[in-house]
Formats: sequence, C-alpha cells, structure tokens
Amino acid sequence: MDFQVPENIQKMKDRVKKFVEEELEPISNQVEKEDKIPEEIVQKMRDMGLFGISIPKEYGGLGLGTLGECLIYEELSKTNACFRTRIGTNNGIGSQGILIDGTEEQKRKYLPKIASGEWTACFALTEPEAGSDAANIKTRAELKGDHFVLNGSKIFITNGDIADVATVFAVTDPEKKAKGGITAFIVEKTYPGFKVGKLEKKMGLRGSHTAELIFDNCIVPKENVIGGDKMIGYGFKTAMKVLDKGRLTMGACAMGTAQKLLELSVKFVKQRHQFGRPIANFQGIQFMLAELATEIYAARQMVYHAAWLRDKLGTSIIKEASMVKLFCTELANKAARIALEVHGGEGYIKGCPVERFYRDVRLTRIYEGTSEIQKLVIAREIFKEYN
Ligand code: COS
Repeated sequence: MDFQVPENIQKMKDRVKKFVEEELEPISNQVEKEDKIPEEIVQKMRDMGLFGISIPKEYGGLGLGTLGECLIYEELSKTNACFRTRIGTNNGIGSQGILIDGTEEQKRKYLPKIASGEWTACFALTEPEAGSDAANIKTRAELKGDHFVLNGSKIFITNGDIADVATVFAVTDPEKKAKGGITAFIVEKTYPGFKVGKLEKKMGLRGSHTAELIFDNCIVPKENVIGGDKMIGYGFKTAMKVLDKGRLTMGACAMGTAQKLLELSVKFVKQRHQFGRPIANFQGIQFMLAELATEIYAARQMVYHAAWLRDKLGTSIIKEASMVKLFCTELANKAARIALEVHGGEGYIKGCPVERFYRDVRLTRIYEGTSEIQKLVIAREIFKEYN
C-alpha cells in the first residue's frame, strides 16, 4: 500500500487551500447574501483549471484522476458550498456521461469547453415523479428523421440556469423504461425548444442556483445520443455510472466540510470560557470532538481508498461509492450538529459559518441519491457478493 499523495495532486491541493483561505472564505458571507459568485472568482477558477480536475489532459482537463478531484474537493468544501458546486457539475455529473459513454467525436467536441469552464454543464435526470425512483422519468424522446424531439421537464437541476450544455435523460421506449428504454442526450441550450423554467428558493446552498428545465418540442440531432446509435436505450446505465462517481466525490466534499467543522469547534472551545475555564476543559466537550475526529479519520481513508480503486479499476465501485456517500454525508451532518452544540448561541447566529454549514450539509444527504438509496444500493451489492 502506498499512502503517498502524488506530488502533482498535492501541489494543486495546496494551491486550492490557499485560494480558499485567501480569496473564497473572505467573501463567503457576501456570496451568501447576494446569492451570486462574483464573475472574477469564476474566472480565477477557470484559470486554475478547476472546471476539469479529473477530465483527462487530452480533452483539456488537468488529468488528476478521481483521487485528485477528491483531494481538491476536500479543501474546497471548507468554505461556502456554492464554490464547489459551481465547478462540480463540469467535473462531475455534467461531463461524466460524455466521458464514460460518449463517442470519441462527442468527447472532442464537448469536453474541452467543459474542462476549461468556457461552458457550464449540467445533468438533467430528476423529474416531479422521478427522484429516488429515477427510472420513472416521463420526458419523452421521439425519433423524427435525423433528430429526436424531446418533450417534458426536469426539476432541481444544479447550475441549470447557467448551463450551456446538459446531459438529458429521456424515454425512447416506454415499455422497456430502465431496461433498454431510456436514452441519454447531449442538449445544447441553443437548441430550439430548450427553456429554463423556475428557479428554486432553497434552505441553503445560496450562491448556487437550482432550476427547472423545460423541453418543448426540443430538437436534438441524432448524433447527440451519448455513445451514438448503439447506446439508444442504454441511458439509464450511463446515469447510474455517472452517479457512482458523483456519490464518491460528494463523500469527499462532506468529509472536507466535517473536517472544517471540527477545526472551527476546537478553536472555539479553547477560547470560550464558562464556569471560570475554557469549555475545552470539560470532558463532555472533549469526548464529542474526539469521537468526531476519529470518524473523520475513518471517512478520509474511505474516500481516498475508493478514489484510488476507481482510478485503478475504472468505474466499477458501485458499492464503495454508495458506502462513502452514506458514511461521509451522515458524518458531515453529525459534525454540523456537534459544531452547533459546542458553539451554543453563537452558532445559531447568521454570519457564523457553522450556521451556514448546518443548512448546507443537509443537502449532501439528499442529492446524488439519498442515504436510504445508498443503503439500498449497498444491500443489493452485498447480496450479490455473498451468496
Ligand atoms: N452501473 C451500471 N449499471 C447499473 C448501475 C450502475 N451503478 N445500477 C443499475 N444499473 C443497471 C442495472 O444493472 C440494470 O440493467 P439490466 O437491466 O441490464 O440488469 C438497469 O441499470 C436498471 O437497474 P435497476 O433494476 O437496479 O433499477 P431500479 O429502478 O431498481 O433503480 C436505483 C435503481 C434505485 C439504485 C436508482 O434508481 C437510483 O440510483 N435512484 C436514485 C437516483 C438519484 O441518485 N438521483 C439523484 C438526482 S440526480 S443528481
């Protein structure tokens, strides 16, 4: 076993740590208030190559692999979650369908624009009646000559309002559904019939927008089926493969946030005095933080190991990705609860990072598959494994 982080990844991680501390954290509350990331910060992210961390170099990315992406997300998640989310869809769910199952032509056409951040990409799967039951999508795609016509709508699409290109899942055979009847399409925002619907007002994650996408007789060229003709009907598998990676990297984000919450808590309890001494002197406080630090240590090993496995084995980390997401996102929520507990009244006041993290981490247990969905996937995998 080699626990050494490759030098190129470590360098980038250190650079991102500095960027977070010097440029992102100082504007965290401003972004929260304005619900918008300043354009100059987005440009700096582009200049650093943050929109294509694990996209291979041949397609314009940094080529740092899943491990690189996880380590960078770990740092980037120690500040307002919207910054990571801004680059998240390009690195993850918005590009991975093309990268994993796309044709060479599709990769060459779209990935460089996505990796450079020139274009924003998003992933459109969820619908009003298809959240956890993703196979129940109703958006329809019908072949008419040399193009498909898409009709339907998607909800809760991260970066949907600013996306230039979307990976859209639609039903091409209603009889077969997930088993040969769902197809993945690359849809550009300029295609006729593509519209952005309403923007959601959320509990947290301000600075990152969540939109409805509407397809009203939307014309999509036949060559934009991800993977080409042979992949018509196999889009559900593409979606699942994309989500496997998404779940792993989401775990990395949650783990980074948990670490930040631990650090904030330790600093706070050392300087906060009650009953004539720092509250850090009380065992009740010490035990909570010691337990949290131990679980973060375990979480970090899981993330790094699963990332290493994916880089080495390709995409077959279904079970591990769900385990990482389940463990790390539950842990981040526990960390937020403990941080709020030790900060007392101060942690409940707007402007305190703990208050923001408390709301933002709740989403990590929902998107890219709820904790219950992760348990279902893990159970299915272990039942297959141990006959
Ligand atoms: N990789 C590759 N193929 C996969 C796969 C994976 N990780 N998971 C499932 N598949 C394949 C199955 O093997 C099956 O193919 P075959 O018919 O050839 O056997 C097909 O996809 C259908 O799978 P399954 O029968 O398991 O589908 P279900 O309807 O039972 O759904 C769950 C599976 C619940 C796991 C899926 O709907 C899911 O992940 N839901 C949550 C969606 C989600 O995370 N949404 C977040 C919003 S998007 S950010």
